[in-house]
Amino acid sequence: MTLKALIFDVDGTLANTERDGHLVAFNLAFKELGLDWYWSNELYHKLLDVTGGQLRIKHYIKNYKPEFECDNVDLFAKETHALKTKIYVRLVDAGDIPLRTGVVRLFKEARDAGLRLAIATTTTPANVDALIANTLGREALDWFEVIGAGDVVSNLKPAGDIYHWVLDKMGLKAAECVVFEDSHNGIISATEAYLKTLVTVNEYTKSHSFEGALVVLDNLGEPNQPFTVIKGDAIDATYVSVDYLKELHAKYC
Ligand code: XBP
Ligand code: MG
Repeated sequence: MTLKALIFDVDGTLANTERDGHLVAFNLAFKELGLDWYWSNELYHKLLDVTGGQLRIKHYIKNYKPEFECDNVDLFAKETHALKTKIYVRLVDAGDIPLRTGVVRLFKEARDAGLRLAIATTTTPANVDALIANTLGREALDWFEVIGAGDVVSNLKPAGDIYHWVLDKMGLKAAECVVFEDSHNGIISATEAYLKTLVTVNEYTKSHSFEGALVVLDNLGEPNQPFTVIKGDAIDATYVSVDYLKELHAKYC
């Protein structure tokens, strides 16, 4: 089958939004609400096992603040999360969160090669809009034929629902696509939809297991900045180009 589309996760894959955006925003929201909660980088690393900000807040209360008194935890998590989203968008609007190495180049190359692009993420849609608009310009939102974000599906990653949803919207078969992910939950989700995944790790995910990945890299690389292969087949490539993706796809998908 021919490679027709690339599907991208957002957080940790396109940018280091977890460390530089979400974590900061969660802590600022807690502060604004007068809570003495503070999520350290180390704690956040553990909390990231739970996908979705509202679920993460509820998981934190249950496991780390069982004494917290609240009549309606669902409502509390929803409102705290809405405040966190506002703060996150403000942080991204300040322009301090760049896209990871190779991302802009690959988007442009893929578009020039006629590949279709999509997003499959657990994060809130407003966060995706802000990141794309601030790093690539608002018009770049149109580069993505489908943006699957937030709770368009009832089961978040690691469930495969979001990838099934995106495939369905695009009318594509899994074997016609390659996915880009950064985390164990992400590759489990893609694999559940029979998709093959190229992984670029980050500081939170470098120790995750990525069984079944096409290849695991430190980043996408650039012509003058080669990637490091953590696991898998670089073929002859030193950076992730469309040619390399086509070769990987032909060999392993
Ligand atoms: C991303 C998430 C999200 C973000 C925070 O996972 O799990 O919850 O951490 O965003 P993935 P929200 O990269 O696998 O999509 O607070 O908007 O949920
Ligand atoms: Mg991710």
